[in-house]
Amino acid sequence: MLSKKLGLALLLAVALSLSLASVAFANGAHKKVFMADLNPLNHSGAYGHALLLKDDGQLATKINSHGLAPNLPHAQHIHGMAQAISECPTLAADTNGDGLINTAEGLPSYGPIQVSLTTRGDTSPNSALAVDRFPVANSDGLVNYKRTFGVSAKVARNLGDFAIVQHGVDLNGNGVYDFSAGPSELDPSLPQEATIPANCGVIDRVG
Ligand SMILES: [Cu+2]
Repeated sequence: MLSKKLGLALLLAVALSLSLASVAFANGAHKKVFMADLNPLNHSGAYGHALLLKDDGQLATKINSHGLAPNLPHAQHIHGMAQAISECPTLAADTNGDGLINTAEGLPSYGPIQVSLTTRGDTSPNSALAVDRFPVANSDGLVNYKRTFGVSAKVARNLGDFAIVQHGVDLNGNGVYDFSAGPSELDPSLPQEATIPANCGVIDRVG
């Protein structure tokens, strides 16, 4: 009687582990997890962590950052190159020697925009500077971003070679993006402060 019970328990345990394994296998076939640690650029003091769950062509993206310029919008993108692995720029990228790495100076390291991490609507590179659709840091400089959206096959395939960049640094600390550091090289109607990179992190596959 005892051995029969034990046998049944073992059988159940084996069946359960088999079904768990098949669930894990099924998930593994389609779902992939990625993360990125965002480290400050341009003395922003802005750190962040991104978690990305890819399920076929859908990308669930979560970014938690702190130390960003409070009450100001922060453009954020997935950057990447077709042929190379993205890196985050160092001061060596400061080709004009002004002590700052603007967005164009960072491009050779992290590559062009592949995805605009907007809060709503279009997520293509066309929305790169859609300032009204990017997250606004709260009064403590926190941004908590969460959105699931579709990505192209190219982005899905190369995600682990790309990088995440959050933009916008209040360089003179006066509480607004102003033109004290000149216009943005991307769009002269926007201040440099609004588009300069605040942090960057390369995307790595987890597991
Ligand atoms: Cu960007």
